[in-house]
Amino acid sequence: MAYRWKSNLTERDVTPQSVYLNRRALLGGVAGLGLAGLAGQGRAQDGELVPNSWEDITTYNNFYEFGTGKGDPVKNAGQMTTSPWTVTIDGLVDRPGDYAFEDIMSRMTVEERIYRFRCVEAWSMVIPWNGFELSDLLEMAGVKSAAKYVAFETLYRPEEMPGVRFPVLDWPYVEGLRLDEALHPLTIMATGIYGRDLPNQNGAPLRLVVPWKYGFKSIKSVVRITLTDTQPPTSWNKSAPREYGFYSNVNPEVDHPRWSQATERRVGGGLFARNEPTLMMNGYAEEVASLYTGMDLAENF
Ligand SMILES: Nc1nc2c(c(=O)[nH]1)N[C@H]1C(S)=C(S)[C@@H](COP(=O)(O)O)O[C@H]1N2
Ligand SMILES: [Mo]
Repeated sequence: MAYRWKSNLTERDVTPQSVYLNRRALLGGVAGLGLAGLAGQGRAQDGELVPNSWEDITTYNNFYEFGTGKGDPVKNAGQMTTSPWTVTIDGLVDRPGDYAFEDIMSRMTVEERIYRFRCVEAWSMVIPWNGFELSDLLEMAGVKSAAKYVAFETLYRPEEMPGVRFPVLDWPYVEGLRLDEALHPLTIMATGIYGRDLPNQNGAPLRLVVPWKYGFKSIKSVVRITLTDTQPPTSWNKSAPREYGFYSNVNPEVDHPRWSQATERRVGGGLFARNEPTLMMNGYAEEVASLYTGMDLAENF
């Protein structure tokens, strides 16, 4: 196992998954239940989240650049070269430039964040990310006062990405956030899972994670971050504007035109697990609802 950023990792970050899960269960006061009893529930007692397994998280993926099947990314993303890697930060910033991934990592503090992850397709997981706050990266580049939005772009390299031969989306994959959403402390750039480097299929070497929004906002393998004063285009909104809005906050009360968003299926929950209710803003409303004060959430979906 390569712990590239050991200096930034805490002891907990490098705990093997089995030990980690047992300790989590103990901390949650549910040791007697056993993990099998917890799987599929999504949340344990005391609000303690029980993460999905490494296997679930790294073999059931959406990364259309490598194919549209859930098993395609783990099969095909190994072809993607992730070293060297540079992230261009440009637009309305004081210090635009091409930042080497290593230089970014040497300046960021990596921590663990266990977040719920809710795909717009109505499946969900709990993922123990390692990463740093996007606000720290933006601070490094210096955000100019005229900036209002942040645009993100994924690597586009057809010779390593069999999926981009198909016009499923308008490549490269692009996403965007309002600046206050980007600066929110819950918004991270993930660089690992379970204390290991991010696998390619999960968006190596760094990807956005915005836990209160549908999964497609969490753009993978980011090569460009641009500060702008106008709302940037986003891939899924361009492909089906009626179905995927710019905000895409998880909202059990606003259905997708073709299916309900009221419940979700926890990946790895087993054949007989019941769907769970989806939580407003994926359970993070207390932290982020104030970002949307006065907005009609059905209109601004
Ligand atoms: N570049 C890129 N980023 C992407 C996607 C994609 O196809 N390409 N899929 C999105 C969707 S729909 C989801 S649900 C999540 C899946 O992340 P995971 O595979 O790590 O669970 O990645 C998002 N980021
Ligand atoms: Mo998704």
